[in-house]
Amino acid sequence: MSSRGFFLVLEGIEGAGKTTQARLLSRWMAERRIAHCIGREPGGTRVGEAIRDILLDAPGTEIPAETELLLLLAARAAFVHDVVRPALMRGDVMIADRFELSSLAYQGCGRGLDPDAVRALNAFATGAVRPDLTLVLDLPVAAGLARQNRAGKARDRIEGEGEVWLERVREAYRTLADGDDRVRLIDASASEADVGRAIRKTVEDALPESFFRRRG
Ligand code: Z5A
Repeated sequence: MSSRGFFLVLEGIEGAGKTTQARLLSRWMAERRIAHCIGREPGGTRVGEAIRDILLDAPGTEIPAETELLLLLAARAAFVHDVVRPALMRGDVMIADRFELSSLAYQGCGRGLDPDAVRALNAFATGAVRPDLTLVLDLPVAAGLARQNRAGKARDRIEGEGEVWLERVREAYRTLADGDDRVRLIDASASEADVGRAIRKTVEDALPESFFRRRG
């Protein structure tokens, strides 16, 4: 795909601060008049939000791992088609709350699905659109769950798998970040402001100069 935009993804376990940091990043970009948009997964489109309800809103419901993956990828296909690709074609920065790494960490490592199959199916669903930069917000699982508890957020079906399972997901993220120069690990245990500063520094270094000269 010939795109002029920049695809930035925030990843990490629950409570790591992805939504918070996407908002801070958006404010920072707006102040610099950098054209950008934000979306979340699963979701970000009408069909994606409907799939999100099926996947997350039924604690205790048995969904086979393959079904879970295919539903997530069906939502991602719509997200790429309706949101990501148009944003990149316009030349915007696309900020996504989760993308392919979530599927590799949760469905690949967490559920034990073959990572090569996850990659191949993801490439089919996305037309091989790849993030330019992925930031993995790294935090111990207990700290992330404590933040969610403080915020009064109920546990969804996937979080219901428990801490040991989620710890495997965190380790998978750390492994995926290792050795891939498009993926950076960010220490998410600091304050919101400090994590925000670390993220902005990384984004400033990675974002081509031309984005700072354009007017959104
Ligand atoms: N999933 C999957 O399995 N496979 C896939 O391919 C995809 C997804 C795409 C999505 O859940 C679920 O789908 C997720 C993985 C699965 N399930 N699990 N488990 P979600 O959309 O509900 O998002 P989440 O990541 O699980 O939860 P979250 O709470 O939205 O996390 P967050 O966005 O990283 O955190 P936050 O909302 O920014 O912050 C949470 C609270 O912490 C909030 O009160 C903040 O004010 C506070 N916070 C944030 N940063 C800080 C710092 N630095 N210090 C202190 N407090 C902070």
